[in-house]
Amino acid sequence: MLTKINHIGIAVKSLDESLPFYRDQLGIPFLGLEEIEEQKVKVAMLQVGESKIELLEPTSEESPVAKFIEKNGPGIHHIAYEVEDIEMAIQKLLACGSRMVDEKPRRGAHGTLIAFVHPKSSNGILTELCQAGHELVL
Ligand code: CMX
Repeated sequence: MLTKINHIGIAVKSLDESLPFYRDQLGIPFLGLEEIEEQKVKVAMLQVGESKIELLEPTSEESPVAKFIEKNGPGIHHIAYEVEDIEMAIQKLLACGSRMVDEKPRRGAHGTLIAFVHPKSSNGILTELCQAGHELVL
């Protein structure tokens, strides 16, 4: 069902302050910035081999990332696994009794389809399913 780690999401207070460490000091290729209004985050993507690092800066106090930073401080926020068929992956998790934040896929960054598993169902690690390169049909 899972094909690779698509990305690791890292909550940061400021992209301006945190990006130079990843891009300039570690030398990870920087893919660009994107604002995801629905999630109230600004995202910086960096490519490490076949996987990515996603730096997440909240754009509002209502952002799930702002709540996370308030409680835990900056740090690893979620792990995203790539799947070939996100609908099938969601159905399998639901059938196993997992609590999904998203029971239907929605649009993520870079044209992906995404769905989150609730951290209470995934040993305290917010887990994202991610399917690349498909149009969302609702
Ligand atoms: N990792 C692990 N646990 C987390 C968590 C995270 N990232 N975010 C919240 N939690 C835990 C909290 O610690 C809390 O646990 P306790 O009850 O033991 O205290 C519990 O989940 C509830 O947290 P909350 O702060 O009260 O927040 P909500 O219930 O309002 O929301 C969640 C939690 C996971 C449903 C919400 O953050 C969510 O929908 N996340 C998915 C969307 C998201 O994170 N978007 C930002 C990234 C967007 C992107 O990458 O595209």
